[in-house]
Amino acid sequence: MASVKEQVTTLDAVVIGAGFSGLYMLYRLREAGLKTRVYEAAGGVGGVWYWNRYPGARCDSESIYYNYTFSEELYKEWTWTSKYPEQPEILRYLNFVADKFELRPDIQFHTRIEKAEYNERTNRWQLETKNGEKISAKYFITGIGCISTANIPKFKGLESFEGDWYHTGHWPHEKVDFTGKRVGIIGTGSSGVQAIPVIAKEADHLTVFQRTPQYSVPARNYPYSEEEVVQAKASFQEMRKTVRDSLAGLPVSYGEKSVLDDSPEERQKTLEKAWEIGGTTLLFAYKDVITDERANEIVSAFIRSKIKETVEDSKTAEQLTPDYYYGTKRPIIDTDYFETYNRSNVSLVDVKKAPIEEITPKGIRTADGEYELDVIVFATGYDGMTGSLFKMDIVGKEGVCLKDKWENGAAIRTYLGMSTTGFPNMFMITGPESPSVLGNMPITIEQHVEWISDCIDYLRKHDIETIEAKEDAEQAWSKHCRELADTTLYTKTDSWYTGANIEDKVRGFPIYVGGYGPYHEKCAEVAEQGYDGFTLM
Ligand code: N01
Repeated sequence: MASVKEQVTTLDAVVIGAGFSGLYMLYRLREAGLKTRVYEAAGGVGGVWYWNRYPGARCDSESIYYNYTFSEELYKEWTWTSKYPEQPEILRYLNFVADKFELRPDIQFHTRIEKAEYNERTNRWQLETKNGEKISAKYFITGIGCISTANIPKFKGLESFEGDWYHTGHWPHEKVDFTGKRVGIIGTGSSGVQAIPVIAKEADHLTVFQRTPQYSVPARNYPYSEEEVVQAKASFQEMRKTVRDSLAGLPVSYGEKSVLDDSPEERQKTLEKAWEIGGTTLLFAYKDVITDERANEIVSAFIRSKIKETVEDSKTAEQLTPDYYYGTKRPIIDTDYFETYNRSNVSLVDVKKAPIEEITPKGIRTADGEYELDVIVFATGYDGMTGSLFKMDIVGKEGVCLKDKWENGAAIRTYLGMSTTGFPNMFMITGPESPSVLGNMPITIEQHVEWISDCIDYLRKHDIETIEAKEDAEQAWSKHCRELADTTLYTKTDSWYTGANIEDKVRGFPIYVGGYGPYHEKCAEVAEQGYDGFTLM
């Protein structure tokens, strides 16, 4: 009998990841009659929602839009409890989807794909798992998320720490009990801002190690009323069309006016109203918050004034005051974030002024001194956009490795953010240079999945063996993405969008900023024209 290592599993399509992307991709390809298998490193479905179990983890898109819209029946069967869904509820939802569509038999859990290599002789992808299992498939599809590779900064001495430490994106399944503990948290992005108020309520003392102060706006979460639930379900068809044609997968668009066209009084009224509604309303209140420095400064200054009003200690308030362009890092929404600094058991350490020098057996030493801790929480984010793609050894035609083709991130080139020249029959769901992370992910994921499955259907119906992006189409798309990004303020701020959060990573902005609606139109046009910009053989 052949050993596991000698056997080759032969499939039509391999999908990596069992989050929002992989589950729907599997559903569509199976419906189309393809022998498909999803490989997932985790022990269950959920993707980021499987791993991100940290206290306070919740989504920042409204729940009635942060779900699949491909099935009206599914939409109507599931009921969200509050405006911003908590991680356990989203994970229950994805398990519900997996059960409803009987997806699990075609998902192989606890299996990490380490290598995927294109064979030009057979026109097939040869894949290898961490434990040596070999797979052969015609189509290779990544559904690995844009922010799923944890960034744990290489602080000297971490291994010497005598307490416990966790990264928010790899949280244990069991509850971590902070009662009576001195806790330190590094990082104040979306994860840190959500975890800090919750940990502060439980810990004996919480020390926040902050490198960059952040803008954050109250989420104003609340439980949905029965009436709201009924209304959402009744408007399914309308909602589906609106979010799919929208700028960011949500029923919002930028205001029609410039901030600069309003009088200071009118402006104050508009901004106060947006602040009261909460969430990301401020970002969309005017048309030019993200494109005009002066307009942005007015909105940024408004949020800074709110921080000053909220935080009682003036020195702490000052330390918490950001000075980048609001919205150019992923906008954060919170529940009692700034209020938490008024608690007597919370203190703030500015590690830009006095950087972390090392982790000691007893805690964290900055340039200012040592902080004794029982637990350290790393809310230090992710190697975004390319981290998970580069973790795998993806080898295309002529033995070219994806990481080398993209010069380790310095020269990312894709066509539509879904494919890249030299890697035939490979598709990336929400890859670099797609609009993905600038909006409500499930909506952009659905569009990618549908485009990819329609494309594969087309290839099969027309007896086409391979599809590959043409070099000129790829160059034009990448140039278009860069030119659009340069019309905004995004590129002026260090963030995980630009890769500046990762030591030695080359700075860029591999995201299409033109909005979901226009992007969807472009993809549809390419398909209607017989996959214009691709070589079909
Ligand atoms: O990560 P981040 P995140 N020394 O990169 C700091 C999504 N998400 O996990 O800003 C000291 O935003 C870093 O400092 P700086 C969402 O898209 C969504 O919070 O680089 N500090 C920053 O403060 C989000 O944007 C939800 O100077 C260091 C923090 O760590 C994305 O995931 C919830 C450091 C990292 O912030 C990532 O969010 C959670 C160092 N060496 C996440 N290295 C919701 O839906 C990094 N930092 C609500």
